[in-house]
Amino acid sequence: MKKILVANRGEIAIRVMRTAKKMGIQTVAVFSEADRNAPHVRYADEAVYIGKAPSNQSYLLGDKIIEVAKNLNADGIHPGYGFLSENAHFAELCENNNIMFIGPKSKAIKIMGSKLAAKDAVKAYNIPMVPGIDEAITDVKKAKEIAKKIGFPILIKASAGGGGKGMRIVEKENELESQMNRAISEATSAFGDGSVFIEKYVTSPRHIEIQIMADSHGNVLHFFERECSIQRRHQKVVEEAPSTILTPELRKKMGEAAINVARSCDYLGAGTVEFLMDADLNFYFLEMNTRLQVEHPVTELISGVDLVELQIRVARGEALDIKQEDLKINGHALELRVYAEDPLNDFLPSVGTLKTYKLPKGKGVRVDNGFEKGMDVPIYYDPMLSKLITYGQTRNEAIQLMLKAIDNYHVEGVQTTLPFGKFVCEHDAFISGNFDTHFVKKYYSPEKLLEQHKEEAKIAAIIALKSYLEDQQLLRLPN
Ligand code: MV4
Repeated sequence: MKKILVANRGEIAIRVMRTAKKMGIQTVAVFSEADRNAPHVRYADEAVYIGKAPSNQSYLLGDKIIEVAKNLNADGIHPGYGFLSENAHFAELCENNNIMFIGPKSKAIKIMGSKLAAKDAVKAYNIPMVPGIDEAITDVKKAKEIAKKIGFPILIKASAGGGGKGMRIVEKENELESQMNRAISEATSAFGDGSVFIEKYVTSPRHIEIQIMADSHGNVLHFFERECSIQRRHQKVVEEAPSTILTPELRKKMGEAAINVARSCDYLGAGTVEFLMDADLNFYFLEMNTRLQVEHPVTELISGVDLVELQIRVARGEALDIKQEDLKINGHALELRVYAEDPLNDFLPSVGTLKTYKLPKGKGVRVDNGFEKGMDVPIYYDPMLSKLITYGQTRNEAIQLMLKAIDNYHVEGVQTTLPFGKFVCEHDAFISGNFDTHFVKKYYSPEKLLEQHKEEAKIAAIIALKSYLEDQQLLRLPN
């Protein structure tokens, strides 16, 4: 592979190009009207305009992007995350045009894009699953029978759903019919596929996922877990590796299960297998994400590998030269997603110009960033500015580094989730490791954030007063 087109924008486009450059591979950026002056455009060796700002007129135009790749003789396309990354049709289009899609084959994307197809694929592998059914259901009477067998509360899920869309919790039998009809009509309008199924509702789970990597020679490795329970409305905010609750035995079991999920769909490249874990440390396979994930850096820091480099290597047919036994967890990593969102105003996107934009730096601090001073935060895309990642020998060290890095990250012009990150890192439940996916709902409110501000202002005032009084004393000392 001599030249890679990165079909993405922002921090992830730069992240991918950084590794391509390191490997001596030429890079091509594509950009929309809104991104003419974006850092990812300048970072690339070549850059091509592909359309208007809305993503369906630019970053989602598969045909156009393939045409650019062919014109510039790019032999690979890296899709990043989001946009075309989990589009089976686009992966196929690349295959048909003799361009390496840096990701799995379209068949694996298709299987894992459907929850029911995924359940079906892993059947032969003895993967732990939440009690429930593995086929679409439309008959309410049958659904009631199944629900009674499983026991309430149950969860109705859309097969084509993702990110919590189309999910309905049912607490009692008499709610089942209306909730089921809603779920079906919601799934039909949102995904064009009304297939729904039923699972036992795990009430306070943790979200733990395993990073895997597969080559085209039958080798599949896992790179341990990421703990992603700190999320808000299915949007992750803080991720870490390793998880505080996994034992080496559980980690091994989950890793092996994840590898089997990958084998079940003949996987190639980087992938993530998501699990729910209940309070008794039972784990259940949820779904597989067939892309490089936003939170991949925490895995890179604790395992010492460059996941993008491995993606490129396996895409061009190389065999993984690492053995599972050689992989070890070293230290602890945290990631905070820095969004241009206002934590005091229901996390609404905060648009504006970055009047000040200064990143923290130092040992144990990594910032995967896509912005710079003077830029506007475009309204057309995900408002993530950067990922602030810290790494220490212990979890506590990583947390302290995160708090310091948040203080040294200066943004003016838009509100960000930085203060929210501080709230999380100072919270007892987070520090103790005793939390689940309800953390934000359970503990966070704008008032608490304001309280934290006030406390800090008070302390600052007291320190200032003390120093003032000391100065006065000195002045009065007779010499
Ligand atoms: C569940 C669940 C509880 N029980 N399935 C949410 C998104 C989708 N990936 C699956 N999700 C869940 N499935 C059963 N049987 C709870 C969730 C869930 C969740 C999962 C991971 C991270 C955050 C979450 C927040 C709310 C609900």
